[in-house]
Amino acid sequence: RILVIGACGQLGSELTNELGKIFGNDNVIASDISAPNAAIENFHFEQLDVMDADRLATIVDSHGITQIYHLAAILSAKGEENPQWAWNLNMTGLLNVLELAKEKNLKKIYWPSSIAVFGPSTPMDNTPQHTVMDPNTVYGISKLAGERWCEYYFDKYGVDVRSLRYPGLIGYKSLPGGGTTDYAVDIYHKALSGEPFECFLSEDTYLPMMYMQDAIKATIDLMQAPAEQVKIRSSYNISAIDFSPKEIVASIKEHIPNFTATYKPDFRQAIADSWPNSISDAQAREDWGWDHAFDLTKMTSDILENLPELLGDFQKA
Ligand code: VAH
Repeated sequence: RILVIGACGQLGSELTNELGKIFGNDNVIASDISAPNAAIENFHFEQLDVMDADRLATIVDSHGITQIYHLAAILSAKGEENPQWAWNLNMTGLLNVLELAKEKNLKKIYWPSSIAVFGPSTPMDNTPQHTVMDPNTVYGISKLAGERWCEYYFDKYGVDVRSLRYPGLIGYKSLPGGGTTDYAVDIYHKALSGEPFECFLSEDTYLPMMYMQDAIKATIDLMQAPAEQVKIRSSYNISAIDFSPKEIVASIKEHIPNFTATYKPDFRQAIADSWPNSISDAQAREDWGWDHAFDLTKMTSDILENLPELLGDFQKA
């Protein structure tokens, strides 16, 4: 059985449903610190604060869990508002999962890293898998430390933990929380509501991004790959589309011509400026056949086609 920690989150709610499709809903247990939301109503739910190692062990034992997808974390923007809390949650949560995986000899662990592990000294274009990493956000620091711990538990104890450095994730089925790339989700909601969009980044801020469907595919492909193909045990670079706010606005205006945006950078501009413009994912493509399917045009069409029927639910929430 699979336990998803952070199943109510932007990625967690979509990944839980995808895992249910593959393994059967009865074989996937959803957990989160918050109460269950509609997106995961078809799954057995356990309330879990991942800082509580005993509660985690009880859930793993009672459901016969053999794999954990540990997605709970405080993201970049929110982490800067409460550094100690973000560090403690992100690190203690991961270490609780890794230690339990070792003790109970769990089959596989998935843990997301992020392009936030890169910092101002990292080569900004086509950032390589192995390079200088000097993150200057609490979130990025915790993800870099987390990558080191994942490789340590693999090398020292043989824990089969796998990880991806996600770019900004964009989807229409769930809302993000506390990220610097979240403008690229909100913009579609504003466009469909006929409202002007005020962007908290400057119009030429390039960031590596990925449509949620591609992120889900990458995660499942990595987790299904034979262990000997998984040569990176810190976290794999993966990449799909790099764009600026100006470019995503233009892609929306092709469908909604009178959509308008203004740019009012806030504290998140400095976070975005510390991250790469684009990422090299050659090693992921070579090791386990990663390939993305959505470019900006295709993503915008797919979102503008599918988001309208969900818009009402989000506006009620
Ligand atoms: C954030 N969405 O903005 C996350 C992600 C690369 C960005 O890690 O914090």
